[in-house]
Amino acid sequence: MKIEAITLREIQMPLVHFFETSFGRTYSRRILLITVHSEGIEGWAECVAAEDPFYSSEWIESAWPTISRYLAPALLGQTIESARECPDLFTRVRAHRMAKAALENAVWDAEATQKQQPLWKLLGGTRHEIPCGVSIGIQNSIEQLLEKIETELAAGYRRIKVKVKPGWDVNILERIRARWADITLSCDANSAYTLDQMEHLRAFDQFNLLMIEQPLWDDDIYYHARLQKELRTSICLDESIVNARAAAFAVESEACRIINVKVGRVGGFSEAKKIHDICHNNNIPVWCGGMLETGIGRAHNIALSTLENFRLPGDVSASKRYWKEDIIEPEVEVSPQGMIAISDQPGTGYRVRQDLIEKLTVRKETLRPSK
Ligand code: OSB
Ligand code: MG
Repeated sequence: MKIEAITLREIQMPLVHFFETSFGRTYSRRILLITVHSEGIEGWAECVAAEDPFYSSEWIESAWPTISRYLAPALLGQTIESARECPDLFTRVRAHRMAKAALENAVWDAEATQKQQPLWKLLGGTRHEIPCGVSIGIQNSIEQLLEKIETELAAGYRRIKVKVKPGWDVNILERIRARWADITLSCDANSAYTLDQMEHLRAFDQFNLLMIEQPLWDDDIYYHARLQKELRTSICLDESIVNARAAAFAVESEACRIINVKVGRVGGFSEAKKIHDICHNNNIPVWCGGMLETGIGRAHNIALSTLENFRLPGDVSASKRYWKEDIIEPEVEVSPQGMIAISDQPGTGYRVRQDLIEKLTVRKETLRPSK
């Protein structure tokens, strides 16, 4: 595959409902989409860098120039056999994993189409359907939160994850468990606590949670290992698993019993697969995280979730939970059993709605090899 051109574009899309985590509230998304053009084929991907550098240091305004000035030039004009070759082309650039992932994943998408294979098979997936959970943000009131949980349970979702922070944690978990004693429930702190709050975190143990996600610092593994020794509840790491080496360290040091894999956070499908394999070999279940993606990123998360060790329901949910109208066709739908059926079509099995994307585009830049 000769990489002939790369298009960066920003689209803007309002969320159906605001999404609030311990680091802030989002009403509308600014999303960087990548298109790789190769021999008449287009590969698409979504960069999960957000509007602000709050979840991670990367954000849309760092990802755009990192791609246009450094990563795209390293790929343009190259002839490659497989998307697996991308990480080596990008090694000179340190970190910027979300930026790298967007490009690499667009190449995977193109490769699947070129080989007329489903992306999930190309990635080594085996599942024909995947179990889905939902991530429910911090709400204006506990009543509103309970109402949302009720709606998602009725829709069939198999795991409820609630965002927590000091002041919105034990109190809400108590109310949830009082109403639903047996549902599969977890929580995500997005680094809202410190080790000084050990006794407070121990109170989470009474709620029989599937896991507590990233309670401590975003860049920490060591102190999570200390905390895990003190808690009955399994810790799941998200932010701190930036690559396969971090995953190996977390597993070896027993900092967590579960890992959330986000393909953008770890730098692309190649690294995500490595993390999957390390965890599989060590009997650590993984699940696929989400970053409020449009259908393009969502379709990639679905493909990744078909790998064997994605054994827990992911934050991979229906398009309509986030978007009035998604940019893929068909939209992502979840069955009343809380499952997404995997398509056998080549590529992702979802068509990119270029007409709609064009309407939502606020900036666009196409790069070609410099001779
Ligand atoms: O920590 O998993 C997270 C959204 C934005 C940033 C971080 C996270 C999240 C979510 C949303 O939990 C998951 C989804 O996309 O449904
Ligand atoms: Mg998380």
